[in-house]
Amino acid sequence: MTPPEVAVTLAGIAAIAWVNWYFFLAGARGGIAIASTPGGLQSVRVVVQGGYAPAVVRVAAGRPVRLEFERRETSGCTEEVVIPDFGIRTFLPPHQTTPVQFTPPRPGTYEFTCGMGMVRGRVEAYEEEVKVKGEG
Ligand SMILES: [Cu+2]
Repeated sequence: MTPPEVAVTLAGIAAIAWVNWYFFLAGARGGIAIASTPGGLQSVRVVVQGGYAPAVVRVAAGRPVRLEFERRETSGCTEEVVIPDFGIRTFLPPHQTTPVQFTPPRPGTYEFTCGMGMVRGRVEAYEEEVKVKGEG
């Protein structure tokens, strides 16, 4: 192969590796959920069992989010959930559902992890639709 061909091949391999990492290892393994919004509260149930499912929760920024952690195991690893951006560290009793509530102030990615940072998920907050102001 000529050097340009080698470069293209390597770039292709790198792209494939990145896609695999992004979709299979970086949290999407547990699935993605878009929060439902009854009464403006964005609520998602997250099953805690060897990981978080869904591991990615999509919400609108600037509105309250409630994650309902349903812990289906007794393994010590997941007994706490930590959301550092909001100063949250909450104990999750086994076989119970524990709600955790916060409001992402701006669009961005907010991680949640187990107490040791081994099991990971994330909240992806997006810009909410711009509301039309000043009518009437
Ligand atoms: Cu852990």
